[in-house]
Amino acid sequence: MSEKTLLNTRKIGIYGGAFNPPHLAHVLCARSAVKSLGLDKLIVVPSGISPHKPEPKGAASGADRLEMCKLAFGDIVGAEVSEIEVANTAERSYTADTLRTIMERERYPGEAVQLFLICGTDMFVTLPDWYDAKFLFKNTVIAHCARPGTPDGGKAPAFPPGTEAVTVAMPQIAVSSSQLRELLPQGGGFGLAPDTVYGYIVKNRLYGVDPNLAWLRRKAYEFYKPKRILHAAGCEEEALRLSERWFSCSGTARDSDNYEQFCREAQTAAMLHDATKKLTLDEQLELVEKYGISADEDELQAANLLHGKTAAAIARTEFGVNERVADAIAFHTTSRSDMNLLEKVIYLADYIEPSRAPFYGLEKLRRLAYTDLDGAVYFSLELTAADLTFRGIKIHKSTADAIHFYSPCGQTLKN
Ligand code: DGI
Ligand code: FE
Ligand code: FE
Repeated sequence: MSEKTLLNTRKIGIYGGAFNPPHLAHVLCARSAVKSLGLDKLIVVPSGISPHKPEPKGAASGADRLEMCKLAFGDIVGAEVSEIEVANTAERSYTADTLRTIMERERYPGEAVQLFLICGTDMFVTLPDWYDAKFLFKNTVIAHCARPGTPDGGKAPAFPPGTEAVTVAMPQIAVSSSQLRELLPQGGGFGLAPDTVYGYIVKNRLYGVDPNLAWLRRKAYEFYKPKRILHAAGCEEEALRLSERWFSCSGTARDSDNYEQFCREAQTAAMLHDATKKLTLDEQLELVEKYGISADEDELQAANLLHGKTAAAIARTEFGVNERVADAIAFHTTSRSDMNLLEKVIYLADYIEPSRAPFYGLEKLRRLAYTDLDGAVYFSLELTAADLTFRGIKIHKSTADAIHFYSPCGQTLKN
């Protein structure tokens, strides 16, 4: 290699891209580049306003792409993610300018630096047309991470004489950001991005994602004590059966007109409904603080009453669930007056799911749940009230309101 490849020089790779979102091929490319080029440092630069292509529809913001890059590349030794381009929201970002800034920043007295411009095939073949391409060719070694089915490295025909270009050998996996953006709204794509990136996409509901239920279930179960997982799974199964039974019945107040969507919401609420059940009251109170949950005096004194609300907060902030799902989780213990179908489904599924230990009235309740929905809600409330009264525990206002609302004769329970 030429004078650009001096011995004892610090090797720095610059890996720019839209990373919209970053995926496994990006990570493989970065890892392979660090290893095969022997990089001391890899600077990942999510792009700012692109001079090349318009933003794709539904693209994530610069701030989100920056965060996803940190998650995707953060554990590669020597890698850092630069906000140099995304911070510049005023004008288009040109790689040559970025390179100049980096050269300026990375210059240390008495030390030689060799720069590698790491590029995927799309970038590699169009490089000669880039703004101030001469500057790029002169100051960097072009490192091409070849994608499957594309011509391998070597020099692209129009590279000026003297340009150095190398091919970074990497495992061949066929995945692109545009393919991911297409799959995410269909419950797919979760295996094509690092798990942490997929989690970020779900949490922030980027790209119109419809979270994959198997992925969500795996994540939800991490919150449970092992023996409670059976309850969560049973609850999901029961919630699906109840949805199938009641969704299309006239007179059931429901928010979603789409049966498939309703079922996904019911499953999501069921798998997350007891996510905070294992926490102590103090731990629950920390969550109240952290998420700014509003809770009354009684709730603040009973972990049993709080766990629905804290689980709803986790579901909303960590898994990006909508308000319908969050409410069904929040009210699964006490219920409330005038519940919508999703809330009733979750409330009842929790009560009658197959792994529930038998209790007096369970068989009757299971029958009622499939013949008279509101009757079943009322019967559960009566059972709860009787149990609480027997144990000398105060009936919560929300429970009392529900009893009043669902009582066939409008009676109010005195306590
Ligand atoms: O979390 P699970 O065990 O699956 O079931 P759950 O969320 O219905 O919680 C049941 C517990 O909540 C049970 O110990 C009784 C308690 N509970 C239900 N309604 C009330 C209540 N506790 C009080 N203090 N007041 C209520 O109205
Ligand atoms: Fe619960
Ligand atoms: Fe439960």
